[in-house]
Formats: sequence, structure tokens, C-alpha cells
Amino acid sequence: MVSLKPAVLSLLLAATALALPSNVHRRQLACSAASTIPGFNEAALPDPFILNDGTPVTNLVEWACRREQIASLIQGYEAGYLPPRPPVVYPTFARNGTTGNLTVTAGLATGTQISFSQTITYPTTPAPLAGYPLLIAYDILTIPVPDGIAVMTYANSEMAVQNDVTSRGQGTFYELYGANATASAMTAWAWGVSRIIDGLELAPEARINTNAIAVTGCSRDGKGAMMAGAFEDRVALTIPQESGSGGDTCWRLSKYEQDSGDVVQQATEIITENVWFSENFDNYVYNISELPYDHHSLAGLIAPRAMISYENTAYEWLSPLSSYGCMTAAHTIWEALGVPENHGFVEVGDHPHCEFPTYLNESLFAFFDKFLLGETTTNTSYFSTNGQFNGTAWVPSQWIGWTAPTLA
Ligand code: MCU
Repeated sequence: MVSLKPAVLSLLLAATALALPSNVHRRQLACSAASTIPGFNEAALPDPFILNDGTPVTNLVEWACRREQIASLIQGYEAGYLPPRPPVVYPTFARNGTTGNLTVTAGLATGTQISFSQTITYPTTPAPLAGYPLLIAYDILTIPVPDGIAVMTYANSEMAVQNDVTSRGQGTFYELYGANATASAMTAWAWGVSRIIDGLELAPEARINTNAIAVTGCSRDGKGAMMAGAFEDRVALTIPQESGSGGDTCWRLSKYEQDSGDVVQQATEIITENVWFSENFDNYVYNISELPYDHHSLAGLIAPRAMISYENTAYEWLSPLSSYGCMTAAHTIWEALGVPENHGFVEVGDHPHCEFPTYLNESLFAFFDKFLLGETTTNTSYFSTNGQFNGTAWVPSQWIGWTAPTLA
């Protein structure tokens, strides 16, 4: 695997920190990651390579701090608080032929604990020494999977219910953290992914290689899959499918598309539809320029790990200019980390929502081959759109006022 694994990255960061002048080291120790920046106002996409104090990110140590800042801001404005691993997490696992059942119990040593179960479908091929790679599919599987990869369908909508705005605070997650927890449904789902991976790490009998985990989902679940990839470093490959607004799109660009006359989903509408975002986000949807981040930075939390997102120009509502523009901006973060080929984007327009035409298999399987199946020389440079965006102009310089630094 060519990508920097989290463990390697932390070693690298530690080594870099030792070699750096003490003022840089001090700043690393003192990385302050506020959850909001009052007074922020920027019409263009915010530069992901500027720290909250206004200084530029010039190396990997500073980028580690910037990542923390972005993660904190996203929770502060739109995602709500993502709780860390609770004191108690343990799995039980049972297998019957090609079907496995993983139950994870999580909670307090003395106090509330919750349990949730997921089904794993195993390949019929023999298990590699390190265990099978695993694809976690939010709700239902909507993409093809190559041989040799196990699939877990994740009952994320039980972890946090997503029927409509009345679903706020409902689901297993909220039985542990309370119905008033600020975590949005997508944040609760991401927490669940982390606990599932904890469980798999603690259940070697499940024979899953926790260094080779992918997460996918379509539409609302694609938004969720991207969030899980962003907040959980143990996800090696993130595959949001037709996630649309609130996923691999940027709030600012969706607003621009709408203001240009298209009918797209934008922040003002999304908060009236469901509980994918925290209640606090309601305070910003009419003032998007106050967000000191946008979803290019959310996606960039995944870097240098792998991500490929798919979009569909057949549906204006998905905000196709926004996803292309937003992922173009996000791509600079993989460039800065020296691995642009770890970030793919493919936007076509000739199929129903959440269907996966077979001609897209080439790019998808390339990402599976390289990042889950260990075929490290596979070419994964895929970045394209068929979008004409209904005549709405995409002028990159209007939105992206930075160039990628080289971070080493
Ligand atoms: C693209 O994801 C959503 C979209 O945000 C909603 O407005 C629409 O109602 O549903 C889409 C979806 O999840 O479709 C399955």
C-alpha cells in the first residue's frame, strides 16, 4: 500500500516534531482548536491551509494541527460533538458459513451501555493471513464489490434515526449520550463506525483486516459515509455515492448554483428535511459565508487516505457543479500531501439515482484493488465530470484562492 497509514503518519509527525526548531514544536503542542470563529466572513471557499490564527500551514506538523482545527470547527458549526471511545467497548462474534454477526457493546463501566449488531457477509475465497478486507455499507449495498472483500451492512438508521426532522435524538446512540446530545445523525453514525472497528480489532475470530476497511453509502448515506471517513482514521477508503448537498458538495457552491437559477438542495432547505446536521447549523444556513470551513476541508480530513466519490448530473437537486467544484478544491489537500491519486471523483449523468452503471467499475475496482486488496501499483487517477452545469459558470479562481503547499 502506497498511502501513508495513520500509524506511519504519526511516527512521521513525531520524528518531524523532534527535528523541528522549538518554536514549531511549541506550536504543535499548543494547537488550539476552537469550535467556532466569531466574526469570520468569507464568500469564497476558505483556504484549508491557513491556521485559525492566520498563519499558513507549511509542514506536516502544522497540517496535523490544522486537521484538528477543521474537525473541531465542523463539529462546532454543523456536526455536533463526536464523543470519543467510551470506557467500555467489547464485541461478541458468531459465524455461520459465509455469514457473521458482530455485536458491539459500548458505554460506561457502571452506567448505561448500549449494544448493536451488524451482519458480515464473507467471501468464499480463503482468508488472507491478515484477515479479509471489509466494506461497510451504510443501510444497503449499492455498489459492486470485487471478490475477496467481506461486506457489512451497517444499520446506521438504527444508530440514529433519519426519517425527518422529528427524528432528532432518536436511535441507539442517543440511548447512551442522551436525546439532547448535540451530535447530528451523521455524527452518531460515524461514532458507530468507530465502535464497530473497535469491536473488530477486539475480535480476531471475525478475521477482518482492520487496516483494509472501506465505507460507502448512497445519497443521504453517502453524506454519512464521507463523515465517517473524515472522522475515523482507520477507514482506509471512503466511497460516497451521489451524496449531493451536505456530502461531497460545498455549502457555498450549492448556494451559488441555486442563486444562479438551478433548483438544488442547499443548506436552508436541508435543515428542514432531516436531522443530518446539528441544531446549531440552523443558525448559519442563511449566512453561509460565516462558516470558516466548507466541505472541501471536511473531505480533506480523509487525506492522505483514499477517497473516490461518484456524482450524477442527471439530478440538478444533487448540486452537480457544487460537488465538482468542492472536490476540485479538496483535491489540493491530497496534492499537498503528495498523493493526488488517492483522491478520485467521477461525475456522470445517465443513470437513475443510486444505480451504479457497469462502466464505472473500472475506477471503483482500481480503488478497491489498490487500497483494500494491496495491489499497490494500480493506477487510481480518476477525476472527471460530464457536467455542463446548465450554463452556470464554474470559474475555479472565483472560489479557490490558494495553491497547494508541499507539506513534508
Ligand atoms: C442526496 O441525498 C438525499 C437528498 O439530500 C434529499 O433531499 C433527498 O430527499 O433524498 C436524497 C436521498 O437520500 O435519496 C435516497
